[in-house]
Amino acid sequence: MASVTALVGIVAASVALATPSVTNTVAAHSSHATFTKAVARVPAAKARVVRVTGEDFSFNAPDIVPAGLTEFRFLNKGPALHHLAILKLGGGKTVEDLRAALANPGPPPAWVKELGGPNAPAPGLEANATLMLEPGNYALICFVDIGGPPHFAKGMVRPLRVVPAKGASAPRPRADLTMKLVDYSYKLSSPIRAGTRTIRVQNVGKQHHEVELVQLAPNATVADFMKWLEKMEGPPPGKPLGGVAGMEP
Ligand SMILES: [Cu+2]
Repeated sequence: MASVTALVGIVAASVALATPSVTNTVAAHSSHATFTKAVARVPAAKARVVRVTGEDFSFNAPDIVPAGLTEFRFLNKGPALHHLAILKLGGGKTVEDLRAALANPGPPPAWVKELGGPNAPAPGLEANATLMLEPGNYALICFVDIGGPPHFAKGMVRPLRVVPAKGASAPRPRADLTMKLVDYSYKLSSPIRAGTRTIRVQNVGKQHHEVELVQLAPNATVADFMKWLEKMEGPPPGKPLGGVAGMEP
């Protein structure tokens, strides 16, 4: 599928932000309550947290989650680089259909929608991304293919069923800044300041895009990191922190 091409070297299509103060995003929270006559309906104040671990080469994740605002926390147990791309499968399609489709080269079928998900943290680190999930069939998948076949071909793909939730969803978190993915650049609404920040990521381009944050080693450049990614030999000149995996325009 097209995203495989885009992810030839998952970070090869991405920008490394060269500041040691860059951190992962986390969901902010807000709370408000809506009261009706007798029944108090209190929306969840925060996104529901879904923990997923990845290793060579499988995911450990729940099979079923309720719909609504969901923060995926992805722990990479390594040793390879992994990410957690989340695909919505339309038209009643399943992960088996996805596997069959991925076996063929070419653009993805129209029933596959790339929603994002936590991009690759270095082994031992956790990355997160928050998405609004609707009921339906999803796939959790790793497209990383550095040094060999893509990881989904080795087992890193599994179904996730999203079912209607009983209560109201948490509201979307308030973002500290917005990052727009364009063809071909990243546009920030303001600088990323040190600390825990919530970044709203919007793909406003015509193509699928992703973003990967890399904390560069002292004196290392983006070019150094991109070169290292080709073979991943020796100590990396930076530390992948995560970001957002491939997203539809
Ligand atoms: Cu992987």
